[in-house]
Amino acid sequence: MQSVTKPLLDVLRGETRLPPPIWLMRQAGRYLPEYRAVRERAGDFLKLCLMPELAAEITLQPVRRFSFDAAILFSDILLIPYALGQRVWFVEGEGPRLEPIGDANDLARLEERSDLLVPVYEALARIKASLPPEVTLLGFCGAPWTVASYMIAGQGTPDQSPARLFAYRNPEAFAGLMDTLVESSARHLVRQLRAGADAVQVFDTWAGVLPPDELWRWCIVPTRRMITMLRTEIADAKVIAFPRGIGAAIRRYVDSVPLDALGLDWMIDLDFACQQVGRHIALQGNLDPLVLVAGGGALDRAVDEILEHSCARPFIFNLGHGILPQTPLAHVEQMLARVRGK
Ligand code: 1CP
Repeated sequence: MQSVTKPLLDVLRGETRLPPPIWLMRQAGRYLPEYRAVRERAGDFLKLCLMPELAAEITLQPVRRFSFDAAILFSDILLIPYALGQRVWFVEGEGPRLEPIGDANDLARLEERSDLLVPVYEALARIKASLPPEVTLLGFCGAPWTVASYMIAGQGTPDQSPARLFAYRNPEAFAGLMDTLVESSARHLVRQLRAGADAVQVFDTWAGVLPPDELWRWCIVPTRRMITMLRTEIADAKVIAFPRGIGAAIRRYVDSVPLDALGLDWMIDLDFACQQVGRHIALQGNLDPLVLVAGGGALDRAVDEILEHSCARPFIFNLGHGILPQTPLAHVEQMLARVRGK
């Protein structure tokens, strides 16, 4: 039997595909009526992440509707703090909350209960069993710095200053937390790949708030360690990293973090990224999520601009951050047709 190729995985192996494969960050979420229906039935968001049947169903929804080239596991980066014993809950209409970590004593109490994450791996196995063979299944985790920033602040803040302050005041305690996160996250990625994920994405949503020395110490070095640990278990593990907002530091990032693709946020100039990043690394991005809300001619022009400036190299079409809940479904259709030349 001839095996079916997965275009997105081919790009991660260094091939150029035209049209480029496409998926959207946060593609399983509130902009979809079928997501809102399941979410209402399940009630609690975190519980939903730990119900394999429903997590699998939500993962498959956007692939069914839009034939995306990847499915990304419905889960959350905050399941790692949950597995470490931190209290995590979800405030309706606001977002996730964690019991903030105040000092080194709070850190000392963290202890991994990896059995808590078994439902996540069960969800992946279910998804794998019913996913069309040409669709790439993505697992993920948060980068250690981004996860730590939520663990310290207890929630998202405009610039994650509580964690930055904590790291300046208690560098040794903070380094200890980062070590814990590097190890737990690497194990989580290994288990996701073994359960059926074809590749993984590392979300570093808050990389861009760090000055250069801190970017090196808390973002680049721990992410490199995490991927290196992952590859001691699975040598050919394919990794996409998304260090949002690091701007001109992308060169330093790709020179030091062993990745297969770099996710670009919407603020970065694609020509600049193409110059800075060698062709052996694929690029992914970087449509402004707001232009997808706007639609019309502005959307067509923005899509064309990306296709024109990216497609002579291994490239994955995506947004420059997660899809916004108010995005009209017709605009997603419009974008897909334009990217696929239909
Ligand atoms: O129903 C709801 O209102 C829940 C909304 C929601 C969803 C659908 C949250 C709460 N998380 C998710 C799923 C999720 N989170 C996925 C699923 C797969 C997908 O379709 O992409 C992924 C990959 C994440 C990753 C995630 N969670 C990140 C990194 C990516 C990013 O968007 O920057 C972050 C920062 C989180 C934390 C989180 N979880 C949820 C929210 C609203 C947030 C952000 C909180 C904040 O910064 O204030």
